[in-house]
Amino acid sequence: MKGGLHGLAGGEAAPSADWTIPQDWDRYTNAEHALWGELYSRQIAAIEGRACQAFLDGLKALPIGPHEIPRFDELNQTLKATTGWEVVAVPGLVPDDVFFEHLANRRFPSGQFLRKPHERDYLQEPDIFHDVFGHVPMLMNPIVADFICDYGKGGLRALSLGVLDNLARLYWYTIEFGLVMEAGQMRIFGAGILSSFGETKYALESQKPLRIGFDMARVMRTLYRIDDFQEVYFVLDSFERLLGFSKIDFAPIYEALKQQSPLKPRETVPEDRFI
Ligand code: HBI
Ligand code: FE
Repeated sequence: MKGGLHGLAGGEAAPSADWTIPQDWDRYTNAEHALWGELYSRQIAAIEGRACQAFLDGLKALPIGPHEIPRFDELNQTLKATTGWEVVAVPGLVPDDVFFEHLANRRFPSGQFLRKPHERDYLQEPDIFHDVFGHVPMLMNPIVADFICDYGKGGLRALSLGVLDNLARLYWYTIEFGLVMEAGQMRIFGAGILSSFGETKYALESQKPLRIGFDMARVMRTLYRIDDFQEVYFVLDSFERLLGFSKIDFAPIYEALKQQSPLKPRETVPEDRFI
């Protein structure tokens, strides 16, 4: 889910300026609908007692089920009415500036394609299962909805300041791989976990990864890996911690971070609060 795009493979049509494409729902095959159903059902079982309530509420309120790949026009009716968001189809990863421009305008770019059967457990490019099952339910939550929109606006600024890495780490360790405390229990809200069968159990129950109380500047210093389960997770005490993101002056934070070397995922600092 990370990385740049460099040119186009020969013969591919040039993308439109905003990289959106039609969802072309009628072109999904029966085998793809069946694979969606398999991924959906497996994940519903895995997230029981593990996903946060906001995710479960969002999922329940949306037309997302096992019987077929969701239709973006149907999702958008509910999404738009609830938090003003909509889903738009893209071929896969899009350039950072294009990604941020969409988010800043409450458009969530979703991969149009579904992973192949041999990729059911892992793929790096965001497909429709990761984006729609993992991300879209959280867009129904007003705090997260505003946070992602502000991330898009902040991303456009960070790009121009050359500090995108810091902000990208914040997104990674919240929206993609975040954990949150709920009534004294640790729960998952990150889409990268909630769309991964193996990582759903690992993130909460494995003894291997570190779990550290969320601190924004600490998170922005922390490198991440894109090729395997995470080695560290950051735990929000509540979603309220994501409030007011648009009002934060990031300039002094970015300045301070420039004086510090980034931390490897397993590196710790004395201030860390282990959970
Ligand atoms: N494109 N479709 C898509 N999905 C992403 O999550 C994504 C992207 N382009 C860039 C990107 N993420 C990240 O590198 C930024 O959040 C920094
Ligand atoms: Fe994602």
